[in-house]
Amino acid sequence: MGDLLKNKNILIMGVRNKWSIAWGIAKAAKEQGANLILTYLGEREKESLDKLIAGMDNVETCPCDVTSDENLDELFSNIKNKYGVIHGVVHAIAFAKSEDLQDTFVNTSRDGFHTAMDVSVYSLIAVAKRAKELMTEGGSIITLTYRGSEKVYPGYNIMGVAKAALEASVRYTAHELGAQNIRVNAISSGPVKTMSAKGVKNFSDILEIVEKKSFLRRNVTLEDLGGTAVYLLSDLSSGLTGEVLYIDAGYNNMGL
Ligand code: IMJ
Repeated sequence: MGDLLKNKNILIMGVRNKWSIAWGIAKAAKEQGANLILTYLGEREKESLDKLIAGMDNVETCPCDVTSDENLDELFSNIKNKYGVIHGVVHAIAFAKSEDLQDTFVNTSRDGFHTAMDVSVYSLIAVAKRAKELMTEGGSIITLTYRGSEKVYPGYNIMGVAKAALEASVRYTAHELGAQNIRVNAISSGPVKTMSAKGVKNFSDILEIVEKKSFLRRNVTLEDLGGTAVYLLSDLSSGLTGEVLYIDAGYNNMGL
């Protein structure tokens, strides 16, 4: 237990179960003394969240569907009433229709394009707009991305386009909110077996390749990602904003 995030109120969006990257971040933030607000999408998720947080102090859950402006308004209005100020936001949300992650890229439908962009990219902008009003003591916003934004990973398709737009949104948001001492950064994680990896063809082959070829000869863990998130949320990273940090055991720098 440390105190890097003591007395900081942190909103974490995107915990689904104990395998979630957002849960790895929540545990690490809690160990550093943060107060947590976790959002969930449906009632099924609420139950699994309630089990995860059983026995933890200063952690609460709130429903939130990021595709609804009214939902977001309500979430932030509740947070404002209860906490007044927040210091950090973790945005760990992405979605594309499964047919758009399987079929060929040029068959992406207009509707599938909009869905992926709305849930995976616009949601960061919509959250930042509301979070900045509560970040009156400065703040840190972090999101999660993947190298498929820069290089082609077969099947990643529309999510690669969405992650490229997300990384650009990090830079534009960071530029604007920098004037209020709010920092915005992205973690580009190596592959992790979560719900979002479920159904991805040959995912275990991908994990094996990274284990063999990455500088550290292993895949990344939720502890690796949690540690980086604590750094980004804390004052240790006070000079860092608008960046994409690769937490991938060095894999992205391998040529072959
Ligand atoms: C996803 C698809 C194809 C290749 C992939 C992934 N690789 C990795 C992922 C190599 C690591 C996981 N990833 C980084 C994602 O961003 C996944 C996003 C995602 C996953 C699903 C699966 C279920 C569904 N919609 C999804 N939308 C986004 O219906």
